[in-house]
Amino acid sequence: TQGQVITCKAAVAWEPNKPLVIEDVQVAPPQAGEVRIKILYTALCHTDAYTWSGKDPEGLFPCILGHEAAGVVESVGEGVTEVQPGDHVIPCYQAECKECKFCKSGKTNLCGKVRSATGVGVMMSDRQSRFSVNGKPIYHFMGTSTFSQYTVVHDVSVAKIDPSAPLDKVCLLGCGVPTGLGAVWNTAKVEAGSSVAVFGLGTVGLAVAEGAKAAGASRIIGVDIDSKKFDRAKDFGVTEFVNPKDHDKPIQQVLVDMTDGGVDYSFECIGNVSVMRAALECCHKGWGTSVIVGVAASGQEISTRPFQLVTGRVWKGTAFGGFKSRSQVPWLVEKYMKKVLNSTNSFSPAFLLFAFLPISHGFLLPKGSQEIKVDEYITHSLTLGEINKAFDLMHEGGCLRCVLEV
Ligand code: NAD
Ligand code: AHE
Ligand code: ZN
Repeated sequence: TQGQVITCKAAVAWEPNKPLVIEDVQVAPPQAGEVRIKILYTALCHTDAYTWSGKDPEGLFPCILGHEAAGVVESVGEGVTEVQPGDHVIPCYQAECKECKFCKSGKTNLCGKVRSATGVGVMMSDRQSRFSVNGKPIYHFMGTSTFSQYTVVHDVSVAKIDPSAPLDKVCLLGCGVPTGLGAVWNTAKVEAGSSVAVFGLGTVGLAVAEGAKAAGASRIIGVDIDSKKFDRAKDFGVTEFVNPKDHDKPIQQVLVDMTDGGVDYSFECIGNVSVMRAALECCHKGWGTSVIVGVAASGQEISTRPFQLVTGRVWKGTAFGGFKSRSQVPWLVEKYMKKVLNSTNSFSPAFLLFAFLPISHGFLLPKGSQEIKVDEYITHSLTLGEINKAFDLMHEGGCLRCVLEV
């Protein structure tokens, strides 16, 4: 198939909100600096639903959505040196070229190399799409388009991972789980003993709770309008639960009263601008930091009294949890694999090493060096052909991540 057009199945979003259609899609060979990937598993993230809804200013139709996936390299274009056919990979919507001013700054995980193309659904070299249906071009999405059996991505958007990692699980490391963990470890840098409020207990919010627990937070207060979320949230580290519907007072006041003046850190994992305001205003005067993780619709804006910032609260945001994708996704896969290894063989030398290292050298290890959960976020498994059912499931409270076999 190398160098040839591949015809395969993909879920095409022809129009906002109209059911996706499984089409025979032609996927052109990768050009210079591009990689064609056989996608084996993809999960759905709420950002896919957001763009499908038509509320994303960068949403273009028709397109192939999907950005949380894993697969195997099928072929590479000219000049691609870091991956080769057969490599197991995770596509990364947040690229990492290691050369642009963003990558070199050391201050951000955002990369500037291909962002101007991925925001408008095309490839960088010729500003064209590699997907078509009967000659009609179909836009790419987030530089990944994983709701397809084959996709073409920029080489700077591919993380090569341990080939023994189960792709039906580690596909989640393409978005939601790293976003929550990294929001805590990289963006907020939560210290041991901190109090934390998490708004929204979906996959991203639960990963925030998991990250906060690993960082040694003393209180992790989960806030959700769906009380059914709480039981499961305890397994991820949430210690207390607040449903805004149970209170007459504004939720920020409830939290301030519960925490002697406010929390040290808060995270908005919903995409609702009034909740973003509440998340900032429930932070402690003088130092409380609030991180925006949720993605809000086109036209929505945040507001608060500037006095909130004058008196020391800090408002931040995060994309992909601040992780540098190509460098750190393989590291996250390794952390997950340690957990798999340790749970299958508790007395292995690896177990002993990882059990005692954190105790003897704890102060030397980076924050969040513990094992990470992945399987626990997967509540449903379906096939690509059932993708519309998978989108329906996302609106049900019981669903965290649904993984599709592609
Ligand atoms: P999700 O829908 O599974 O979780 C959202 C949760 O918020 C649900 O449990 C829901 O009951 C709760 N909720 C809704 N309205 C609420 C309110 N007013 N008050 C309290 N709780 C409320 O979504 P998810 O997949 O976890 O994603 C969360 C958000 O993060 C989405 O906006 C998504 O687009 C965004 N996201 C951002 C990044 C990033 O890099 N910044 C990465 C992944 C996802
Ligand atoms: N196109 C949207 C922006 C959406 C957005 O903020 N995306 C996040 C990742 S969400 C993953 O589930 C992100 O990484 N943003 C940084 C970037 O460069 O896109 C809009 O609203 O315009
Ligand atoms: Zn996502």
